Amino acid sequence: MVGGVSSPVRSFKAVGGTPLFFVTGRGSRVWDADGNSFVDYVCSWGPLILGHSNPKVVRAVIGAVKSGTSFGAPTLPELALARKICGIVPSVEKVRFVNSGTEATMSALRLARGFTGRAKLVKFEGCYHGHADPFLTRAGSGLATFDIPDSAGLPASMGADTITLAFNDEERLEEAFRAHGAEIAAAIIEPIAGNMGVVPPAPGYLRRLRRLCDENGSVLIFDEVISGFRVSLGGAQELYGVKPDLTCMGKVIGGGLPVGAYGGRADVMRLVAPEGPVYQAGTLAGNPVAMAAGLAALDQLDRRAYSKLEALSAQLEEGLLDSAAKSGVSITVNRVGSMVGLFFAKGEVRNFKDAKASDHVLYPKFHRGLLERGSYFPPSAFETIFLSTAHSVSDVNRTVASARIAFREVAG
Ligand code: KE4
Repeated sequence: MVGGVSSPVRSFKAVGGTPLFFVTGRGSRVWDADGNSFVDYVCSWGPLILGHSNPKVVRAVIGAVKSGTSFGAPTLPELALARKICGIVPSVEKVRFVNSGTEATMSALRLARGFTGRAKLVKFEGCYHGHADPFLTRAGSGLATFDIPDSAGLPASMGADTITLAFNDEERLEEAFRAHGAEIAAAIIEPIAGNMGVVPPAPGYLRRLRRLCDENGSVLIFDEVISGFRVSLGGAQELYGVKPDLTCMGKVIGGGLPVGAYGGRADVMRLVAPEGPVYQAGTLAGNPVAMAAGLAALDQLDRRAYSKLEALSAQLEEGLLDSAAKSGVSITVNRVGSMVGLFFAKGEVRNFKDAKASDHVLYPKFHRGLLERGSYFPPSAFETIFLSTAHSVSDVNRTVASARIAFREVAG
């Protein structure tokens, strides 16, 4: 396998290591092929909000598999999950399932272009929307990790229709819409950026973007592949009270199986084939086994689950800040619910420039220090540290104790 992995961020290249091969996951813990075990704060990059091998999800998957793995036709679990998503996410009136977040965002952009008849896309530095061509200029996640400002293989024409702005910069936003508003098909944003580390929206920023899209007839797309069902059941749009026209989803709604979805205003979604002229398709879209896993996961996300996630995540945030301070290391922690971002920085981190200015020599050392003591943080500073309802107070205490030592090692 190229780089020994099926996705670059797993390669540990950014932290100077070699990929870990995992064999078992149970609750908050994973075991690697050498028998080492770790408290897991990657959680498969977000899907495992209930932890590994959640008993109800496992039972649902086994039950579904026994009735068949795929039909290439509509199934009842698919209909049930569609209804649940439409009932939970404030802006979603109609939905279409796909197999990944990348398929969700690329389809949402095509739909927005079909709906408006326009071409231009506004996106934001440091945000990551999967690996479809239109989104790969100055993106986050693996592109930021490996400092690939624009991926190879992009036709020069790609840039002509893409306007990439600094996140949280209202001035630039106003300017871009003043100059190009009538040509802008869509603006796509992670309402809480999770691919440059975690960077929340500045107060009023999302509302300003909503207003500008309304004034210019552009489609507002929230990429909630990470934040959806994670920061609250209704996602960031519920948390901040700003409704997009389209929402991209993934991760949590698949309970750990391959799923993506996009949905939103019925008048926009109706343009998708077979109702309308915007084509999008997929052999395994709406796969019944993945749908059953997603349903079993969402069914467990109740008030108690979110208050447990909040308490554990706050405990981790406070513990990291306290142990860094005691070791004389300057860090900034950005957190929204169980999305935690850790930066080796002295001040605020409000955008990609701030995130890139944080110390990326220290992060790999810290990461290794934690790993050697049994806590697995994302092997890149440009990712989100996730917790699950399977994490415990003692897991977090143990991680904070290890962080105290790892910070001291980093401080030298
Ligand atoms: P996938 O195609 O990887 O399912 O989803 C793409 C995507 C879209 N939007 C957001 C906000 C995302 O975070 C992602 C994928 N996230 C990365 C890590 N942050 C997945 C890990 C990987 O690339 O291996």
